[in-house]
Amino acid sequence: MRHLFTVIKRLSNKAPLRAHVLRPLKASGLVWESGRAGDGAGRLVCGSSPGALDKVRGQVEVREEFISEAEESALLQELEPGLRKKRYEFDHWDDAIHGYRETERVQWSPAGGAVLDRVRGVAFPGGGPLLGPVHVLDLDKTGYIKPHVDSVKFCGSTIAGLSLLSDSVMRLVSQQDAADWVDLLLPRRSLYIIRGSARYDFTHEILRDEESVFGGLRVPRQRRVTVICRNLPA
Ligand SMILES: O=C(O)CCC(=O)C(=O)O
Repeated sequence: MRHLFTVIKRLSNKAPLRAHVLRPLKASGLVWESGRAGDGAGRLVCGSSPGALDKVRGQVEVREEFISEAEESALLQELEPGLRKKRYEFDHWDDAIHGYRETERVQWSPAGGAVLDRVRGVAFPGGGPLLGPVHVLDLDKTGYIKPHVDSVKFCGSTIAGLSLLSDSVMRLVSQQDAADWVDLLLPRRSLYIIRGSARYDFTHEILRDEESVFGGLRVPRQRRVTVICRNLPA
């Protein structure tokens, strides 16, 4: 079986162990990104220091309530039959991702297609070639994604993901200096966009339930389905 996720990622062997350690509730040095008015980022992005946040400024974005409950239901109704046919995988050989199943989709219903058009409109405003199939990743409640960088051979400068069914925390860790990290709170039904050097110079990961904490607040993880759009390498 072909593992899409394995194709598009490169595991980071520089990933710091501390990235998997629960930070104390009042972690010193935790800095809140102020965000632009109206983009919700102020509450959804925090980092180890102002310098860490500067490194990803303008390159990470989380848009809360990007889709409605009705749109989430419609997407899930469309995706569930295909996902149900697959089994969650818990012990993949390269251990980059744990407790997941995945699929890709080219043809969408009018409702799903309209949502994806909106995603593409905000994430890829300049146009350019996109990866045709949309990647759908289903993480079990106990599933998680380890620190990795997407393969530059297969993925372009931007990744945009819609989070369905669960809140979660995505952590970016600088490959140059593991002390620099940025956490994104990804609420259910939000859209995240990661661009440019935030994609190449930082690893990204989705924290497992036991470690799912954002700014000192516990973020319980449930089963989580992500609908992911990417552009092609230039
Ligand atoms: O599920 C997610 O939102 C993250 C997916 C991911 O890490 C990737 O596709 O490279």
